[in-house]
Amino acid sequence: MPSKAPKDGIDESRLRIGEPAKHAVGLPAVINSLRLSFDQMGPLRSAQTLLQVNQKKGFDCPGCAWPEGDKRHAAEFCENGAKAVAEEATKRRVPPEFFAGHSVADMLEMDDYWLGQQGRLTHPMVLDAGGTHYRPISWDQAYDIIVEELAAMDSPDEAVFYTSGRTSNEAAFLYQLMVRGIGTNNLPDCSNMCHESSGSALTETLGIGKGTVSLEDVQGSDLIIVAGQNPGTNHPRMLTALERAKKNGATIIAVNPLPEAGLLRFDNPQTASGLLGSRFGGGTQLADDFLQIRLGGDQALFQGLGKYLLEQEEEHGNVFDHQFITSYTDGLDGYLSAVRGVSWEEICTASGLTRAQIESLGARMTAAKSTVVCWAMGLTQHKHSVPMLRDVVNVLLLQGNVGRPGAGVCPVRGHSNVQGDRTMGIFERMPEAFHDRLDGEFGFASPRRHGYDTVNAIRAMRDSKVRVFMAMGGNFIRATPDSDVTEEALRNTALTVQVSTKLNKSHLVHGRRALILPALGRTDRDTQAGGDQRVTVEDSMSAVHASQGRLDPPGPQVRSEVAIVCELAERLFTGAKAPFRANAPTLDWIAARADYSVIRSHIENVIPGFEGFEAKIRHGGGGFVLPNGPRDGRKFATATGKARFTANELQYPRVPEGRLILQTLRAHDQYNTTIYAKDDRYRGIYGGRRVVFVNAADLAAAGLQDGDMVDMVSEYRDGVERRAPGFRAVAYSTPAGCAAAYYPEANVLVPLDSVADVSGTPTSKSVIIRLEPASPAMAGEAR
Ligand SMILES: Nc1nc2c(c(=O)[nH]1)N[C@H]1C(S)=C(S)[C@@H](COP(=O)(O)OP(=O)(O)OC[C@H]3O[C@@H](n4cnc5c(=O)[nH]c(N)nc54)[C@H](O)[C@@H]3O)O[C@H]1N2
Ligand SMILES: Nc1nc2c(c(=O)[nH]1)N[C@H]1C(S)=C(S)[C@@H](COP(=O)(O)OP(=O)(O)OC[C@H]3O[C@@H](n4cnc5c(=O)[nH]c(N)nc54)[C@H](O)[C@@H]3O)O[C@H]1N2
Ligand SMILES: [Mo]
Repeated sequence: MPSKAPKDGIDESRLRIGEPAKHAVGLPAVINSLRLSFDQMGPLRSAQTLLQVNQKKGFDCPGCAWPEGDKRHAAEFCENGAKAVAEEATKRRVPPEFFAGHSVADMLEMDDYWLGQQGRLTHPMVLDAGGTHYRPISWDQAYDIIVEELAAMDSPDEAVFYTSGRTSNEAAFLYQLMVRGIGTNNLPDCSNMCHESSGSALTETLGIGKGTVSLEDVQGSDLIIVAGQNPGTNHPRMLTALERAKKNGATIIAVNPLPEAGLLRFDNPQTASGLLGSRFGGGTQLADDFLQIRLGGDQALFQGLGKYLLEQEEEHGNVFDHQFITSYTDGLDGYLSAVRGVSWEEICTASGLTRAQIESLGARMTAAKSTVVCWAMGLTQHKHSVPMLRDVVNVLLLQGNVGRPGAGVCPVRGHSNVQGDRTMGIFERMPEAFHDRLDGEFGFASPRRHGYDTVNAIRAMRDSKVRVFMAMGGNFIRATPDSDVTEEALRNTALTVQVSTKLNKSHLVHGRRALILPALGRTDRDTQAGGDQRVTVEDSMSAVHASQGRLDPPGPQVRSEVAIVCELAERLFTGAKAPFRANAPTLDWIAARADYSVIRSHIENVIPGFEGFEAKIRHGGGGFVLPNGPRDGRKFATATGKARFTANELQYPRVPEGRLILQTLRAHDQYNTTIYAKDDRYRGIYGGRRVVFVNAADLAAAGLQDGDMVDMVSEYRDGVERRAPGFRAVAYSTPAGCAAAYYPEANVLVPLDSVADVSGTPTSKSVIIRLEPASPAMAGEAR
């Protein structure tokens, strides 16, 4: 199943490989972000916009979900935040004339970079059945098409409603209400591909699917383990927190197959010495130790740590927090016998680490007063991610490292409001208590059957069970696994609807008919009948705060996500001809659109922790923190009311002879499927993205040389060979047997059925592949 490489906005043959960086940020970061900002926004708009990011009266950065400290710098500088802002606040436009000049087929030839660089969408557009070009359409007509297709369904479960993680709390809350009013829980979201494994493991063991630490906990912690995360690129503001922790005496340990620059050394651009960087004696060394682990080896590492702590406890006592264990946990014996049963030999094979390395980290844990474990996609996107994360919890529980200062679990979220969207009910299987409150508030009966998550939604579309696919943001076709299968799946629907800010490939791989609905972003002013509106978001540490954009919207036709949902819902639920009026939620959708505080008053009644919502965001300025049982009072809403030790069988990827395990990850100049530029400065890659990082010994064993063109072929038990042609092999520091390539170019290799147990997350960090010399035709095509 070869996948065709798209034509490029930039010629891949200009790809240049240099030395990986040994430290992050500093002056190069400032220069790079200003260059991209000026390019998109010009100097005046850049200055106006960047000064508003994450300020109390400004807008929430559409970059990552790392929290803002209370004492904010006048402009807390973050290279990748600045790039996310520039990408949205760009002056470039994609008007109807653009679509008249570019057929869908022509645009399909172009790559993600080119599509994203065209600018902001300005008009609702429709692609008629059999049409070759999108044409402009009025909002009324667009809504009519959606209503018509939804009304034609035999069952409400023939519709799927995806959400990406930038959607505000207000829009997300109304969107899930509309979807449940239609009668389905088919609410897949980007979280299914992201931190779902964290949610699954943490809900089961700690009774909350979120982190249990605050920013102060991180900054005041004694020991911080950063595993499976590349904050220098993906959460640059976290480096400032790590630097503060370091100044307070923390030890930081990086656990990663790759020596990521941001984890090693940080040149804080907020300080003069940081700007000049380590070459001039400035900067901070962040990681005290770097454990270069094999892909998927973290469960073994944490079992090893548990084993070490047990051995020390048996020898010296005083290692376990017995009082905590007795009062707040259950399941200890089962867990201890599981770690007793696993051998050091197996732990070392699975992790690729030595026993001495693991014991040295264990010794740091016994010496530390408090420990935080931070993680991101390196721990969530494996087949055994859920048991892996349960084992992270186990180790923290042994020393009572949950629910006290400086200690806890810290899953670092990706999208800026992905956590808030889940709090608002964007989930295919919300708990019954949520449904009860929703039904009570809106006087209707929400459906209780679980809906499709992302992978199951693709399967359902593939099997022709879905008539309408609607996406509230995101880029479904490029974010999902098994690109070729997913493309076929989307083409099986009658209607695809994309609510978007920017052009992307999901507009081009469509159902029989397709709509593009242009939406306002975070940076845009949102004026409704009731005046200028603000929205709210929740960060990775459960803090909720307001966000208000001030830029002129990209055009008069662009509508807010809230307005789009309200106008559609109005047509679905009210009036004699409304198809879903029989079990309609009782809400004045027009009033909600006019004044978002109406929405917040309903959120307050449905979702615990939002009492006094409006007043808190109005007067609190910086917002408020949602209740968090483990953090606030060691309360664990699990099946037994206790924090749960669990016994998990050790798993790790077993790679057949001559094969590699591939992780798919982000380059420095991208935001998920949005490509800002084709460089990955920290890894020494310039002007191209079709590269695969391989250990030099593996290259030699495959008879290949650094710089050779290769095809990656994924092998899965379904017997289908998935091929990604024309990648340049780069000899790189990664454990033997472990390779890396960029997402989304490598998504074609991730089999749809290869998902994490329990959470269903695609295994984007463990794909079994072989490398083949690129066939000349393929190598040429990739250029
Ligand atoms: N600039 C920018 N910011 C972003 C994003 C972006 O694309 N660009 N995306 C946002 C989103 S949605 C998310 S979810 C986050 C993602 O943030 P990250 O999770 O940092 O993103 P990835 O690039 O997927 O990097 C995964 C990291 O885990 C390591 N890793 C992979 N497999 C393993 C493993 O088995 N064990 C260990 N210990 N490490 C492993 C990789 O080497 C890499 O350093 O960032 C958010 N912020
Ligand atoms: N192989 C592989 N696959 C992965 C991953 C991986 O590591 N490897 N990571 C996974 C992860 S962690 C995630 S979170 C997903 C991301 O999946 P998505 O969230 O679906 O993807 P994004 O690239 O963030 O979406 C970008 C698009 O969102 C739209 N957009 C941006 N801002 C707004 C807004 O404010 N409103 C609206 N309506 N639209 C907006 C723009 O049109 C833009 O083109 O991908 C997943 N896929
Ligand atoms: Mo994510």
